[in-house]
Formats: sequence, C-alpha cells, structure tokens
Amino acid sequence: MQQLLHDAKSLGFELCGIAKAEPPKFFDAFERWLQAGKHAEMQHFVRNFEARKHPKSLLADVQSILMVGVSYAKVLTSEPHPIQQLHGIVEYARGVDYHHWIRSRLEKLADKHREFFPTGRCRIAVDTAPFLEKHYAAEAGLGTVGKNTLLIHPQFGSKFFLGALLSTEPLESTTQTESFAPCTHCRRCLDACPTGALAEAYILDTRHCLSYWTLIHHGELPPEIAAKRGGRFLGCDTCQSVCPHNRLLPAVPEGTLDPFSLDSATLQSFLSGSALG
Ligand code: B12
Ligand code: SF4
Ligand code: SF4
Repeated sequence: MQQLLHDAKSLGFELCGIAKAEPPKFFDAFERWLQAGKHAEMQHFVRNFEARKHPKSLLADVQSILMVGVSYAKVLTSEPHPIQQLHGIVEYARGVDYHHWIRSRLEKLADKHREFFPTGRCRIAVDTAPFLEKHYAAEAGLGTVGKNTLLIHPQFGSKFFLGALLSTEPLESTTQTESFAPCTHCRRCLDACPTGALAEAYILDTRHCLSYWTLIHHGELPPEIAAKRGGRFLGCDTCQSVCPHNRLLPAVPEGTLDPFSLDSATLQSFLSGSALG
C-alpha cells in the first residue's frame, strides 16, 4: 500500500517498508542465545519466548508489518532537553524520549490505516513488545544486521530508531532495492568492545555488555565490568562509534556536566522526559 508508506515518510520517518508477518528467520539463533543464558537477567525473554515465534501473538490475524525508522539526530534535536547538559550519556538518549516521538506519529499512521481499511485492525509496537524489531525491519528493506547485532542502513548507519505498525491487511511487501552487506571482512566492533560481549559476530552476550549493566541492571556493577566502564555513565556506544557506516553521520552533541558527581534527585531531574527518565 504505497499511500501508507508515503504517509509514514510525511510523518517524519526517513525509513519505512513492509514485511510479511511470518515467523522471524533467526528464531533458532534466538533460542540458542536464550539457552546459553546470554539474555543475562532479562527474564521477559524467557516469559515471552512463545510470543516471539510469530507476530500474531501481538495482533490476531496479522498479515503485514509496516516498519519505520527515524535517525537519532531528527528526534533528539527536535527540542532542547536538560539531559543534553550531561556527559557520558549514550547518543540515542541525548534528547526527548524517542518512544514518545515515534508512538505519537505511529498513532497518526494508525488513523490513516483506519481510514483506508475501515474493517482492518492495526497495532503499534515500539521497543517494549515481545517482537524482534530488527529482523522485521531487515525483511522490510530498512537495512542489514551487522556483526554488532544492530541494523545498518547504507545512508543512516545504525543511528536510527525503529518502530512498527502491525496490520491485518495483506499490504504489498518491500525489500532492499540493492543488496547491502555492511560487514564483509570488517571486525572493528568485535575488537573494540571493551568487555568481550561481542566475542562471536552477530551474537551479543548481554552478560558482558556495558549497555546492559548501565541501562537495565539496577544496583552495583560486578567489579570486572566496573573496571571497563571508563566515562560511560548510561549506555555504551563503542560498537556503533567504531563502525565505518556511522563515520560520516553528524554526532548529536553531548554536554560537559559530570553525572557521576550528581545526587540521585538532581540526576533524575536531568533524565526526566528522556528515554532514560
Ligand atoms: C533488549 C534490547 C537491548 C539489550 C540487548 C541487545 C541485543 N542485541 O539483543 C541491551 C540493553 C544490551 C541493548 C543495548 C543497545 N540497544 Co537495544 N534493544 C533491545 C530490544 C528491546 C530487544 C532486542 C532483542 O530482542 N534482543 C534479543 C536478541 C536475541 O536478538 P537480536 O540481537 O535481535 O538477534 C539474535 C538472533 O536473531 C541472531 N541473529 C540475527 N542476525 C543474525 C545473523 C547471523 C549471521 C547469525 C548467525 C545470527 C543472527 O543473533 C542474535 C542472538 O541469537 C530492542 C527493541 C526490540 N523490541 O526489538 C532494542 C534495540 C535493538 N536497541 C537499540 C539500541 C539503539 C541499542 C543501543 C545502541 C543503545 C546504547 N547505545 O546503549 C545498544 C546496542 C548494543 C548492541 N550491540 O546491541 C535499537 C537498535 C536500532 C538499530 N539500528 O538496530 C532497538 C531496535 C530499539 C529501537 N526501537 O530502536 N538493547
Ligand atoms: S554496547 Fe559496548 S559493551 Fe555492549 S556490545 Fe557494544 S561495545 Fe560491547
Ligand atoms: S564495525 Fe564493521 S563488523 Fe562491526 S557492524 Fe560495523 S561494519 Fe560490521
């Protein structure tokens, strides 16, 4: 449905495409990842294991998935935010909460869907649904998964967010116009990862990932992880910043205020309304 794709672009999504609502290709790899305990303490992956087998767990009779992507720069510089004064915050969080930005626009796209298909149904997913977003985005032609496990686009590198509109309508699927193999012999991210979380290409061992430890885990970091933290306060960008596909993209600026020196109430006032609030 060309008109919906056109509307998605008009709403500000630089990337959009449509995948068939089929079981994800790498489900076996996901299962092995889980069995090996590489999800760390993210128990929702265990609880929602079945749900990830097919997107019908999110929307009965789903036939198509409209995937959208928007560059960090567009969302984060859309308005000023206090988090921009801090240092050591990963790039994707240096501004307003991307979930809100994407969801509000996908709601408008859902209105269009209702207009075009009065008897059809649709559902929005941004981040939190048990749904392998990167894989449907790759199927829809938004990019290719790299060795750092992120989705890479020839123009936007990996610095873009994903969102989805699931639909009960049989929308015509799209694919990448030209095949794009981002990694070939490169292994910069694997070598640069400070903790060895990318010991195996395409497989993230969350138990070693600084992003996991500083964003998801609550409480003290294990000493061997803390020793590798450096100036990273929340999240880690190393496997993105060394990627040649991100080299020419403008970086969203960061501030100079040291968050390690702030008490928790002051810190919260800086984070509130961001993706980390
Ligand atoms: C949980 C989660 C995390 C966890 C785990 C990350 C991970 N790679 O799984 C943590 C907290 C560590 C994390 C970190 C980050 N995240 Co995150 N995260 C998610 C979330 C919510 C779920 C991802 C998921 O399902 N993981 C499960 C694993 C098993 O799946 P997988 O990596 O997709 O692939 C597996 C298989 O499919 C298979 N596979 C895939 N392709 C191939 C190819 C081959 C050849 C082989 C053999 C196997 C294989 O291997 C994997 C292991 O089995 C998604 C949103 C969503 N709902 O999808 C965002 C998401 C992936 N995160 C995102 C971002 C931005 C980040 C960070 C950059 C933030 C930061 N700077 O700190 C880092 C990057 C770290 C990294 N290298 O992945 C973006 C990525 C956008 C993009 N361009 O790809 C997403 C899509 C959020 C969004 N809506 O925009 N994240
Ligand atoms: S986010 Fe950091 S710690 Fe995690 S895989 Fe990437 S480079 Fe390694
Ligand atoms: S740094 Fe190299 S190996 Fe890693 S994702 Fe980018 S292109 Fe692929």
